[in-house]
Amino acid sequence: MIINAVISIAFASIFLGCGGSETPQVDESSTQSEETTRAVTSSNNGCWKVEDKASVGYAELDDKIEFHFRDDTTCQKIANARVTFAGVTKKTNFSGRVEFPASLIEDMMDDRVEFLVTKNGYVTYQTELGVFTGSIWKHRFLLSKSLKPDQVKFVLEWSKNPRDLDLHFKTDNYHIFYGNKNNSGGQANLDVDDVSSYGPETILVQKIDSSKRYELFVNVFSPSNERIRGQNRATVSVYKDEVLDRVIELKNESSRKIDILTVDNGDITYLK
Ligand SMILES: [Ca+2]
Repeated sequence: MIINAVISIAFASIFLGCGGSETPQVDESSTQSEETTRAVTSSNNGCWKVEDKASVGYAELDDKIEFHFRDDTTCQKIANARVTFAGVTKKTNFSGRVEFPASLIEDMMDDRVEFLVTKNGYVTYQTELGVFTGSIWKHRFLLSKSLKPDQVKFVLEWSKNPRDLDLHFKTDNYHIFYGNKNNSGGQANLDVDDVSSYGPETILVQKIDSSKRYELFVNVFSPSNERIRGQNRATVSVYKDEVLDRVIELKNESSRKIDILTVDNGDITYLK
């Protein structure tokens, strides 16, 4: 009996292990918290799980370009977002995914194409995507829910490598980063320290004091043989005045500390 029971359990484990990863069978409380907070998902590689990473990128081999969208705070998949890419508009499905024909960009060697994403309740995401030899490096996007008028938000996303980037926001009387996520007198906070590829790391500032100077930078925490270069890229999205002010793409960065912007008299100066 005992042997049979052990075999049954082992067989059940193997069976559940084959494709059941979307719905963990073990701990319902952890599943629930994964849907509602970011702290749990961060320990499992941020907003993007292993299966997302495996699927993204290979679509181009199938003559398709695939984009995925999630909420930058809850990591929930965003359905019915309207996505315009290279002049073609489509909507995301229930998985927050949308596909476009690769033929839209296959002849582009080094170009930029329009990218516009709209969704009720979210800040419009409008930028240009870099295309190199008919391919796009960034396939995963995070959207921000609408912000309050004074809030400023910085979202750092990156590739598989370097595995650990850190976002820093510093002024006279506080320095927000992984070692001090909240201690700013309620003025700013970092949500999580992602240490295992992709991010995001998000710093939300409640209000910029126009009498102070601020600086935002990215630090490469990973060993010196991991740098932002080649296909290993990163972006910092800057939200200000309730809109996406800029998406800064980082590539071929030889230094560990990468200065992104400063704020003086309430005005942003981009250093990239
Ligand atoms: Ca980090």
